[in-house]
Amino acid sequence: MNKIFLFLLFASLLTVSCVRKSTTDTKVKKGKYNVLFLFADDQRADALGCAGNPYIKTPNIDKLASTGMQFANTYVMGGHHGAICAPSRAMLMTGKSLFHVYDKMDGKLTMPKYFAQHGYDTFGTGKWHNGANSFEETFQRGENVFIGGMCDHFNVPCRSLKKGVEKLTKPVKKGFSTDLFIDAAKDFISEYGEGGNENPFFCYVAFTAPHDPRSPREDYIGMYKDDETPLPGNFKGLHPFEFDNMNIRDETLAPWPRTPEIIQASIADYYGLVSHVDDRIGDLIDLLKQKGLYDNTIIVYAADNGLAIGSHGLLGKQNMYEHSTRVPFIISGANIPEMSSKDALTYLYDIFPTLCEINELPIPEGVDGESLLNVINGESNAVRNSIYTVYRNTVRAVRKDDWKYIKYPQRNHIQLFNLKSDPLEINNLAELAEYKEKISEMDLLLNEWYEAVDDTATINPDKFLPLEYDHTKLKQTPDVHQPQYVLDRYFKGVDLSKVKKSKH
Ligand SMILES: [Ca+2]
Repeated sequence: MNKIFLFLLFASLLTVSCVRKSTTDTKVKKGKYNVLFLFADDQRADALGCAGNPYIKTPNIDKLASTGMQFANTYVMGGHHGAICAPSRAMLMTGKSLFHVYDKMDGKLTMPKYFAQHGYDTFGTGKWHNGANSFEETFQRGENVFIGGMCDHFNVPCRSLKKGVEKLTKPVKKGFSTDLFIDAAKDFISEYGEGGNENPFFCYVAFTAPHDPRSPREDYIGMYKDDETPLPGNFKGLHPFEFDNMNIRDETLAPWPRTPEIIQASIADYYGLVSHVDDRIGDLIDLLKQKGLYDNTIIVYAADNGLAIGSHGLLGKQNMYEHSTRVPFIISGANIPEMSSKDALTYLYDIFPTLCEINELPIPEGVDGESLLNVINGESNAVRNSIYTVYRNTVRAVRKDDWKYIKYPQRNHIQLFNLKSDPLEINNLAELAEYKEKISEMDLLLNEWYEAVDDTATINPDKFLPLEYDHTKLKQTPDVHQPQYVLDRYFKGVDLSKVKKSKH
């Protein structure tokens, strides 16, 4: 009996001392952990070394994945307008699906607010795309907070929310985005615990990278050589058909047809922005270790949406291809098995209930997301058997097993891809008679999702718009946030006389 007890004691001590060092057969050790939530902007799921990209350098995020779990099939549900970032963040923060929150968070229960109600100290820095009010309602403190969708990385309007003060300060311009946000988080963590405070913390760091402008800090320019940067396997000069406004902002940042040279240069700069984020995450994790906080902190790395950046002739996230809807999601800490990965179909809005369960908080009412704890513990392979994604009233998609079905209701057009044999979604099988049954099955599933999530689009319109479009009528136009580096590099020969320029 004593021997068994001693073995169990030894085993439990081993478990405690081996946080993030365990290999197999481990389960999440529930408890009140600190949460460090790292959230990138517009990062494709494949723009990480740990996701199998052999070219990009992200050693610190790769290490997070190797000391924890990586989800290979996490999606943003989509958006009801072009700025997918806003509804994506509203879903993440409330745990609700798109049609239950849209991008409106005022008065809603958010993840940090809920954690604060359970004794956590909450802090936010970086991008907040859902209005100042909801930031003020959500966090106890904030530094270098950027309220908005995008900015020049070198001129970020930063605001502060001081402890005990209800309102954010007026914005002051500072730079460079990634450094500002990491430095603010470092200051928060450095000061954490002062005065004997033992509350766990929830620290949210929302980068504006690698969102455009694709203008890395000077020392990251040229880290990736333009002519050596691989093009996406599904690169195209033009998208083969029109399905929505092809002149939406994201799509105006390069000429039509896209050229391999400009796409390679864009990806080189995009990867530079990601590697900068990665380097600074390394600094932040070093600080956690120095402060003795690392073993008691859950670290999440995710992004709000993906990006086309040359895939399928597109640049943005306003489509339902995998590159735009699938996002990175890594979770490390709480004895989550290291070097583990999961294929479960998941949404960003599953993270809220997952963190609740790991931290022993009841999942609040009205949360649509599913806790992934059983998947993390290997007790279940899935929390849902299909995924539904949407963009405005113009695109609907459903994924089940290896199959992906995209419907363009206003164009009377569909696509069917087998993601196992065709992960880049190049070969549309919808025209082939042998897939008629599969299409009926997927269409039925799409309609079930439409009902289940209270979708509001008209997916069976009376008349249809054409698929054909004239790409020569599309414009290449920078916005005010594009600095001179971007104008010089990407807008040669474009009439910029009417474009208001950034001061950088
Ligand atoms: Ca985004």
